[in-house]
Amino acid sequence: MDRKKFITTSALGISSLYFLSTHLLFASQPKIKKQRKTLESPIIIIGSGYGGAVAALRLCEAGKKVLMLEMGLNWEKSGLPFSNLLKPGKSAAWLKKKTIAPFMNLFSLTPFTGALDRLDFEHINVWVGRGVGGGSIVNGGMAVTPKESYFKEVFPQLDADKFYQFYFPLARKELKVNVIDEQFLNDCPYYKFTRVGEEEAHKAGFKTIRVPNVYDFKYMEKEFKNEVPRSALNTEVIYGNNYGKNSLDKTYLKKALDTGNLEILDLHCVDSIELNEDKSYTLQVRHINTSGDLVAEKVFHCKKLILSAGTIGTLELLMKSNFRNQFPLGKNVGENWGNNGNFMTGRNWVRPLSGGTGVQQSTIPVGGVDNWDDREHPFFTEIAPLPMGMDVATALYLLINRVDKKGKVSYDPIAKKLAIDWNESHTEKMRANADYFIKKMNKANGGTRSHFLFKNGFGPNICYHPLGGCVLGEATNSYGKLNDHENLFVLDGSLIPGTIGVNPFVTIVAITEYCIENLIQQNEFA
Ligand code: FAE
Repeated sequence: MDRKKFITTSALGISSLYFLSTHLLFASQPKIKKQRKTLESPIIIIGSGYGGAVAALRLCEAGKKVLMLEMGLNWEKSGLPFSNLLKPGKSAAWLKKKTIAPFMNLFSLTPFTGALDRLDFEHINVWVGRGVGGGSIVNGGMAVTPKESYFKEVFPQLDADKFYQFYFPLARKELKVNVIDEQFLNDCPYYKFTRVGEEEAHKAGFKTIRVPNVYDFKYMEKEFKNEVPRSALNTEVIYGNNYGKNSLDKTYLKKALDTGNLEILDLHCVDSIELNEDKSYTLQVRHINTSGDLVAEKVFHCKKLILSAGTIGTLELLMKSNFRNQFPLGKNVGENWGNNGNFMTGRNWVRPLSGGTGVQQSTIPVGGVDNWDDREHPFFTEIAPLPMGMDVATALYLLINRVDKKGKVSYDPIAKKLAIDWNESHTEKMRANADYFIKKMNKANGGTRSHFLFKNGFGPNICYHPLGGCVLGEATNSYGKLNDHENLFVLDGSLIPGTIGVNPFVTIVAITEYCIENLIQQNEFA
């Protein structure tokens, strides 16, 4: 590779390229452009979810110029609205002809680069966010700090005191975490499902907890009074929220952009990575339009590369590049992968004679059952909303369990895609916990296991929280630098070994804050 031929592209240069190519997005017959010049940036981050956003902010604050490549759409810039659960539109799915919610996919779609994607493997389906902001665009905003005892078990090498006194509070502050007002929760008809869920859990002998969130509850109170446009109270969530939710584009990414040091190129999908002789990286990138058609093939070059493409995205890039061009990979890559113990279940015939769980439901969960300290059946479960526009007298739960048997991700060279070694044996204990929970709830309150939502009432293959595969201190050094590489860092959910016992984004943010602080201190980005 002739380094002299690289064109050093200024931030302005990249911007003009961005606007030129955005102009092409809506052209009906896209002309594929093969770019001749390699675009140079000292630091490139792939992916704009939690890991990428935290790394970008801290690097930009340290005066570094950062280029972020994101395969999804910049929804804010596009001016397009997110759709709600009852009227799925453009944002509902990533280039699919039908909706891809965990159940009840009755809606047809025109393929569009939507905000939610489902990645199907043999025994597990993984949902992810696509767009500037990654998973923060589509998730339920539940901002939960893990139990200290479990954090210590999962990360024995980390200084837990430092995390609980500094990195977790920092993460919650930057993410704008807040808690619903109890009076509002008690009075608001949109939270009947939570009140019923908590009452029933208490009757069955379970302990409940209030769950913090990044959704602005003061905004929600105004929604309820019709003082502002509705979002959580208008069934918006997994296809994006138009208002109320403090997703990353409103927190970390906004702050990073405000420094003037960050450039984000959306609809830029990194296809593969090559390691150059001088230990820099060259990226092959497809720039697509909103129908998913290729509009330009581009080549980028950087000295420092950060992979923040989410567990599956990061592993796919590493393993595909290894298969295609002998990209060096240590033996631990792909190991210690897990679904964070995700196991969905539900109950039908929940108080059918007293209005069930409510016709109107807020999409933002605020209640959970904490059974973690039960030695035989340790789990946490979210009391989840099911806003279907009618009273279906059905309760939905997303259990989070321990993951005692981890999975393994590998690359299938024949199918040319990732494969996950994951089957019923990995979810056996999770199923036993779900069965125990549902039976106890039904015995105390009536109701049946929800055959209406899932086959046999259980959704063992539904995964919202993929974690692991590039575990901190195993596939990477102590701060996320990938083994066998000098200039490549993994900063996303891949660092967490398959489980954290609660919804994971607060931990992903805290771990990334810790890693990037140390990487900057060690002059890794000098
Ligand atoms: P992530 O946020 O997934 O970001 C990765 C980004 O990389 C995405 O924007 C991708 O489009 C992009 N990307 C991937 N491959 C490429 C490529 N080749 N080229 C360019 N860009 C690429 O990663 N967690 C909670 O803590 N609380 C919740 O309430 C919650 N609810 C959830 C609800 C749903 C429906 C889903 C799907 C997830 C939920 N999660 C929740 C999980 C959470 O969103 C997830 O753990 C984090 O988003 C993972 O963060 P990462 O930084 O790993």
